Order: sequence, then structure tokens, then C-alpha cells
Amino acid sequence: MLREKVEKTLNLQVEKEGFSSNLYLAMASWTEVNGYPGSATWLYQQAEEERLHMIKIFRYINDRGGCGTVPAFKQPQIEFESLHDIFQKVFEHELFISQSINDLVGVCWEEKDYTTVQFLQWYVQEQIEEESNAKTILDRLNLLGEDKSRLYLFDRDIESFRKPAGAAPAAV
Ligand code: OFO
Repeated sequence: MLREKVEKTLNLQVEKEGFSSNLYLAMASWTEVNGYPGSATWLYQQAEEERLHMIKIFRYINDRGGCGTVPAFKQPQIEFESLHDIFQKVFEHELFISQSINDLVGVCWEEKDYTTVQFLQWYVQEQIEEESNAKTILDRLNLLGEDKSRLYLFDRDIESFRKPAGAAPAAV
């Protein structure tokens, strides 16, 4: 049975994961209509992964006797300056999510909920991979600058910058 504070904090993380999904969807749309189909595919995939992250927590809350709550999502940013702007924001957002997961683990330790600490280990590991993928892409973009033909090649090859995926989220 989840303690109230753990349940509340897990539901806050549900909101953050869902917001991440919507943010990446908005970014996917911007890249798709601005001529970056490779980046759009990458971002649509990220949006889908974040949705799975949200549902995995949601169902864990219910499995442990709590109640997963569908939040009201704030609209994400929908206009961006450039591809670089997008991936700078992806990286910053992943740092924010990593901090949020770490804070959540901290709450679970305080509440002596070691089962949820263990559940969250998957997220801790996942964030290492997601931060690293976003940083690799951002570093590459910083090297390329704004030259259009280089950005074309970057967009064509973006999938090759993704690190091999870790364990997939449990089936939902
Ligand atoms: Fe990368 O955010 Fe979900 O966990």
C-alpha cells in the first residue's frame, strides 16, 4: 500500500512524463513542417516513449492500492527558433526529469518505501541513457553550426546517434 506522500509524488511524476510526451510531440510537429523528417521521427519516437513512462507509473500506483490521476496538462511550447533550439531544450528537459526522478527516489527513502525505490531504478537508468542521447545530438549540432547542407546530413543520420536502447518498459 502506498503512503499518501509517495502516491502524490508519483502522480506528479505522471504529469511530468505526460508533459514530456506532449512537448516532444510539439517538437516533432515543428521539425516535420520545417523540413527535418529524421528529427521528426526521432521526436515522435521520444514522445511515444514518454507516454509509456507515464502509463508505467500510472499503473504502478494503481497496482499498489493508490489511484493514478489523469492531470490537466499545460500546453507545451509549440514554436522554436531552430533545430539547435529544439535539442538544447530536449537536453535541458531531460536534466529536469532526471532531477525530478532523483527527488522522487529521495521521498521514497524518507517514507521507507523500498519497493517503490526499486521500481524507480528503471527510471534512474533510463535517464542516464536519455541524457546521454540528447547530449550527443546537441554536441553534434554545436559542431555543425547553421550550415543548411550539414543540417540536412545531420537530420538524415540522426538515428545513428542514438545509443542502443536499455531494457524496454514493462508491457502496459
Ligand atoms: Fe526521459 O523522461 Fe521519461 O523518464
